[in-house]
Amino acid sequence: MKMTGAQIICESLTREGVEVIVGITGGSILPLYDALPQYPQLHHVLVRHEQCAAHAADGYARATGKVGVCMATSGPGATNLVTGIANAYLDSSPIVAITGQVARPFIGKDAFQEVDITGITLPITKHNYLILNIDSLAETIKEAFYLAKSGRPGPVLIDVPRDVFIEEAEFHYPSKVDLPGYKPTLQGHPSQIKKAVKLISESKQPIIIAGRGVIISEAYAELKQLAETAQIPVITTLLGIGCFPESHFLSYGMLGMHGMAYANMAVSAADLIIAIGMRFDDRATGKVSAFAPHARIIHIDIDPAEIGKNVRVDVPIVGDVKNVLTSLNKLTTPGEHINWIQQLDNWRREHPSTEIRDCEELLPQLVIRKIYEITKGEATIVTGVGQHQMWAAQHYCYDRPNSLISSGGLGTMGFGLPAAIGAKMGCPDNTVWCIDGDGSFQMTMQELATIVQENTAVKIAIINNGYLGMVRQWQELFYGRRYVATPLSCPDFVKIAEGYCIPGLRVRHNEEVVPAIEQAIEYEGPFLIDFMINPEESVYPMVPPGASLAETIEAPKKETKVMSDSAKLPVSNI
Ligand SMILES: Cc1ncc(C[n+]2csc(CCOP(=O)(O)OP(=O)(O)O)c2C)c(N)n1
Ligand SMILES: [Mg+2]
Repeated sequence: MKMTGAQIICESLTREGVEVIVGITGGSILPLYDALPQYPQLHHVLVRHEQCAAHAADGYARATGKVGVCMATSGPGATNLVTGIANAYLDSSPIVAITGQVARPFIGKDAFQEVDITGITLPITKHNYLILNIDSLAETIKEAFYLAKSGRPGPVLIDVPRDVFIEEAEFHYPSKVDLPGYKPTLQGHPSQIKKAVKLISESKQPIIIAGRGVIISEAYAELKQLAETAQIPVITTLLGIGCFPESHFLSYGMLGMHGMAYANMAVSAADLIIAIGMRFDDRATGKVSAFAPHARIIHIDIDPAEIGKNVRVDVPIVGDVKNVLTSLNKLTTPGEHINWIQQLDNWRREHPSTEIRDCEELLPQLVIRKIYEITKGEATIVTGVGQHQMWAAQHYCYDRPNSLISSGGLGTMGFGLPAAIGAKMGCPDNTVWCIDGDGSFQMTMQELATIVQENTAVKIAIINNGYLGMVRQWQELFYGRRYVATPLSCPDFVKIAEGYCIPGLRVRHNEEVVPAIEQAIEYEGPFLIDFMINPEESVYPMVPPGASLAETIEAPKKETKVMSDSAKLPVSNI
């Protein structure tokens, strides 16, 4: 059957099960948009900046596990996608970006709105394509979805010249993909698994460090089985949060620059690290040469390029986390580490890391804590980047799988709101809270318009400190309190929301926190709360840049404590 290039794309997206496409139209991509009404099953979401199309596709992908799709026109539309694509690349999020390109006869002529987007995105995509022949279009889309989702997921870009959208060709959708040069290793090597089992059985002080790979491969049950059978404490990376219930008695929170002091101590004292689906990012390891000095390391990852990249590894196991853990669990015998677990509990008691001071000023930690209590931990939390992101990671107790969506690798301010839109569209039954900074929010707040146009019931909590707070904290600690370019003026966010017909509240005092959150939840649609917090509040614990995890700085002890770390956990689990 003959179809235009535009129809071939829509038909192929339909075959891939796509339901939502996020984007902005323009000259080069107009023929594709023109075909959309013929495919009502493809719901197009109009954003207000293409960066947000990519972030929304990314948020959708993380929330659903499916491939997120975004579209943009050539030139500035395509370049606006770049940050969002890089963000998805660094956090292994499967998205497919379709860009319009100038017509083939104009390519290379500096035509109006021509950029070499395949060249620009080469280092930040898993793969990309420029379609020069319509006969390869359907096959390319099939391949793009396969590449985005399989192995280590990531973004794939397809650049389509304007005249290809219009040209006609026979439509055949391939039933499978055969890429001889691309065969991800899915099963761990049996002899490596045996070596790992031996190390686990010999270890006295083992720690599991679980990353986003556990979430991507949905290996929640397998991870739990390993931890419980061998009695191994579990800590997570920032992106691993939600892969293991945080109220579980073997959970010791997040490690790294703003991780729990006791988690960092545990890594520094461990004799065995079982790193699962994590890539030893420098924010997680601290000074690499001093990372886990007494430990042997088992590293399970689907991407062989990650093995030995940052830290020395004793037993590498390349494979899909779920498969590898299943094999490992078959051979792992019950273990006991009573003294080690007691040691960790003592450290947690002696070095509490999520206690909240009792004070007059409105504290961000308390705001997050109350959002947790009122939502009963059942919300999906999506964050911007900065201090608020760390408080959201520390003070909400993530028991539900995959309940935190955050920009880890690229650390992209502005990710929060559009990613929350994508997460809510992908999982409309979830309560989605965007916990954003006043700086981060101002980078993409134009997407309030998208929220209204789509009636997306995202709840927004702005942690407003009047600063680019995380940078201010670095200036306070390491730059002699010289606050250069970090004090931040903000518009009246409640009025901004009102301008979009979104109800909002400003909260300045502790006693207003709970009623405001309750009101936001009771309201059926989107709602914004502007929390005016203590402006110079800092995030602790903190590993100074360049220091080792053993050099974690804890919060200065000054005021009365109202909540201990164990108070973070449901009573039954203390
Ligand atoms: C796009 C982008 N630009 C700059 C930075 C550097 N940066 C990291 S955190 C931060 C401050 C964030 O401010 P805000 O969103 O208000 O969050 P806060 O730290 O105050 O909670 C900045 C500027 C970044 N991460 N991303
Ligand atoms: Mg701020």
